Amino acid sequence: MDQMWGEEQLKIDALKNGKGKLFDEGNFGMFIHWGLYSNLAGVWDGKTYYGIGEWLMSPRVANIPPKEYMAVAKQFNPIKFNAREIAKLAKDAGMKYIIITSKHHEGFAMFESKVSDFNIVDATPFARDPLHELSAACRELGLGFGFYYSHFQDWTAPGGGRGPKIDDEGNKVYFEDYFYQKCMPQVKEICTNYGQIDFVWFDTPGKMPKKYIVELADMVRKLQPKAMMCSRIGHGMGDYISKGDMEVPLKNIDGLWETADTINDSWSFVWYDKNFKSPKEILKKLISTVARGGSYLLNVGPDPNGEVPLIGKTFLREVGQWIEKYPRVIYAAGSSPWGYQLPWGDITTKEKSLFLHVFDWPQDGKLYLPNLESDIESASILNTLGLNRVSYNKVKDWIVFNIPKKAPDNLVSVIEVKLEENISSLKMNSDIGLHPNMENIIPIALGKAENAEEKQIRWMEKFGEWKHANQVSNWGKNGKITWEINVQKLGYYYLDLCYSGENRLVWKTVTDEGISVQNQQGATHKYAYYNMGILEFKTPGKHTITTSLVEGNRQSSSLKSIRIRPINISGK
Ligand code: JFZ
Repeated sequence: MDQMWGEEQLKIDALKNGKGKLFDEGNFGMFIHWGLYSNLAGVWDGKTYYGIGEWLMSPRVANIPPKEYMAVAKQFNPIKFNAREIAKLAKDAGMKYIIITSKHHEGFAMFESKVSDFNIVDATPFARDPLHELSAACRELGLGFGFYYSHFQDWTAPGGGRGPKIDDEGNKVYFEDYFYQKCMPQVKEICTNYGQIDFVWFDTPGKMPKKYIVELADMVRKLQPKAMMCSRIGHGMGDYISKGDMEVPLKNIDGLWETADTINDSWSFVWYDKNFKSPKEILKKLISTVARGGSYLLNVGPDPNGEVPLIGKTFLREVGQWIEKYPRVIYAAGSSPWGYQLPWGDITTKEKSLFLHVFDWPQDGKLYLPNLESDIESASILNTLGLNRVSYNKVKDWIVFNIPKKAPDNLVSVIEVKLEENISSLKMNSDIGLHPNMENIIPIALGKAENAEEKQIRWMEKFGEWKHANQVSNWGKNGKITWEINVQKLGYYYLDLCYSGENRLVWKTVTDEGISVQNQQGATHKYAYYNMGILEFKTPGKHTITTSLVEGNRQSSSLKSIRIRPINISGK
């Protein structure tokens, strides 16, 4: 998937010439998918199609002929659209910019266009330019603003990617025709008629030849020198990487990048989709994205009236109230020196401070932090009234914080750990800490696979709803995966393996102390955890854990992670 956008060639130079500041420091933006598909809301001819709503027209979904689809414009009248309210919602949510679909794959311009009549001003009873209103509202509220534009795919313009191959007179039309007659001139319009903009977010370059992409990027750079383009323009021409996979990466990534995600399952509004992420879930994904070094672009889909669904608005405002309490831990915050999520939560940084974001508050009054070698000046719970100092002691290379039994914040509590020195000179080691009071989920990405294939796979649940996994499969002779861990407390732990495969599989896990756990359990094509048995560590400190497949299909048996659970934690 990474190769799709030519990321390997991407040179991040945007920050050097100053234009990446809003993106780099803002860390949180609003994405909006809005078009004719929003009016259809996942239904064609009385039938509901499940999956991402903006793909309804596609032959892979409802297969709607272009002329019939274009006629939908006559019914599109989103009279409740209120640009100020949406911009205010983004602002209240703590977001720093808005990126909205100016033209999606359907080919419909959500802005006034002289280039094609198939636009919201000329083809609908609404007859307003909502993007003009929204760009003005963003400017007024001090938010950044940018456009999504589907440069390759255009399903209604002759010559567009996956579009009609002939025009109304039956003449053959080529991509080049679409590119020079629609794509370039429309991108010129969005780069000219809305003042200074901060983003042009191109998408799905497909097999578009490089020469067109270079021409398009050059034009945008000329007309909008401050606008950031994401890597999905293609051929490594972007200013930053967009990981559109709705998921937070497992390990830190250098450079400028974002995770694009959506607040429910579909990008555009579909009537049945009430699977909204909770305020806490949104915060966890935002915090972990920042902790991995990226920015979080969270999408909402306005309904046929042009309004963001009420549940989404309510949850976003709750997220914003949390950020308002702790702005420092998000905006311009640095990534986690640990490089991956910890069992209780995640870490962002600034100057001399580590911000421990506790997603799952430990029940036993102790929060463990592994690997830190730098000296601590103080630790305190952020934003509580009265006494908020946290005492701590160092036990070997673990810091043990003595925390209240009850979480101080009902969403995510934050402990600020001030160090004696700046984060840039932080001293730590990189073993995976095995926490004695929490479930430890250890993904294969943190281990080392030998004679087996480690890869990222992706698949769709509903149409267009991508799921991802990093897994190890294709186990060769002596194939295995090994993790280096730092055990805080000796004793017994339950070991569970998360895998997919066929029939029954036998897995074996051994430690450097010669303890082994071997067992047979069932397998299906869906990843799930299976209990293997009890693992023992006889001494605290550094150990290795090695897992291998003993019996079963060596190609299809796919290990995703292991889970190590302390046995005596309360409530378990
Ligand atoms: C694209 C679009 O096709 C989709 O409709 C939506 O606009 C989304 C934001 O972008 O779909 C993609 C493209 C790339 C990935 C996932 C969805 N990806 O790289 O995982």
